[in-house]
Amino acid sequence: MERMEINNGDITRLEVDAIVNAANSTLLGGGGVDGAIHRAAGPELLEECRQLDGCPTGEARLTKGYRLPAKWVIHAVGPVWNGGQGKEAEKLASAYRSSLEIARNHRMKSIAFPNISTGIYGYPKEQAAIVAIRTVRKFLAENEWPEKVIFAIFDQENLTIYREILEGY
Ligand code: AR6
Repeated sequence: MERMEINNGDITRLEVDAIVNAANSTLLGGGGVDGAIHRAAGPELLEECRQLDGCPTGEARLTKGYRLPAKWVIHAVGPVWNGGQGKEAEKLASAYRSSLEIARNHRMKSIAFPNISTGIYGYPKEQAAIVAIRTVRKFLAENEWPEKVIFAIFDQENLTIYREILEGY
């Protein structure tokens, strides 16, 4: 079974155990996919996030999914791109790995990631895809859970990059 797949629909519509949010370290919402997830989940999500007291860059936190079809939301904080001089690749890999650890520890079967840091945070998309895919592939080789990882891709540039790397065209 192929354990990594691409989905180019709306992440807030996916019926998976968990969707990952590209959050910021306050965990109090924002634009991009973060705004879309909060709108779709409803105000209870922000209420739960307020109890968490933020999250450092490179880490992740778990909440319920409320009105989403996904049972859980894993809020991951990726790095702001700063020209590559701020250990961005390490921090991005760590955001993916922390999310996967939460999924594994809760025996989640399926988890969907947005392209963390490649929107408002300005991380170059191809470099981010290489880090994301390498980190997920290594984690799956070493762990039984999650069974399936979906890359939920919103923009054409990321879609082309992921298809090239994962599907060879
Ligand atoms: N639905 C699905 N994916 C989306 C949506 C959407 N509505 N909007 C953007 N994407 P971004 P970041 C994709 O900017 O770069 C927030 O304000 C987008 O194409 O959402 O990690 C947070 O609060 C890109 O591939 O997140 C933080 O402050 C991916 O989602 C900051 O933005 C991530 O883009 C985080 O910036």
